[in-house]
Amino acid sequence: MPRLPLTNPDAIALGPGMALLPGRAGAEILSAARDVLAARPAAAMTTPGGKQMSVAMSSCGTLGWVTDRSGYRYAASDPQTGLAWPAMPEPLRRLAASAAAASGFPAFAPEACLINVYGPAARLSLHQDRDEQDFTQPIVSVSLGRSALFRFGGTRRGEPTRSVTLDHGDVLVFGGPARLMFHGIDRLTGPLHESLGDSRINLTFRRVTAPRPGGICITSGLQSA
Ligand code: MD3
Ligand code: FE
Repeated sequence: MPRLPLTNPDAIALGPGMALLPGRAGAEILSAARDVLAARPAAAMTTPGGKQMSVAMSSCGTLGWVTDRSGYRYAASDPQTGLAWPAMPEPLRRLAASAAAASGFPAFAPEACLINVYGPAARLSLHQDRDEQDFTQPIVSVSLGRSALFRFGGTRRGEPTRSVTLDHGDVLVFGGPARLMFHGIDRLTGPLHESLGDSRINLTFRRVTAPRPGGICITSGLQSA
């Protein structure tokens, strides 16, 4: 099975295309996430089926992920305010790019960072992330606060799942064969976090727009943009 080429000795391969960098995010990252949530508080959104999600969400970057009765999509402005999303703080962008680079994706330039906030009643049922146009780029996830059980399966629903606990500071990279795997988060159990108490924050960094043919080749000077 192909594995991510791990260039960072601290990275753990959890499976094909999945790398875990334990404890890589620290106080600067938590502080930057709190800054974004102060500028744009997380809010529960409605699914196309009309149910309210139990996870509250915000976004930063040039695009944000939204859902309402008309569907799931990325949007350049916040539907709640009509304004642009908060800018992606540089420490967040840097962490995502360095984690991706350490896992074999040297050109990761995320456009969106979705921020999920879990309280004691929140959970995220098994799903795939396929609202992006570029599946050649990984998704980088950062867990903060109370630990959670992350469940993941194969690329078809119904395949057996495995679980791993995600602790404060853990960074995960999902690329290649892991990019379209089904995954979800169980309701939080276990001890409270020293700083975030009964809640958990998850950041996911995403490349959304389609790759421009010929525009991303850095190995050959022959290809024009
Ligand atoms: C594997 N978030 O935002 S992070 C999501 O903890 C999401 O809030 C969860 O699933 C959370 O879509 C899980 C791990 C994760 C995130 C995105 C992935 C794993 C992924 C996208 C593709 C494959
Ligand atoms: Fe997801």
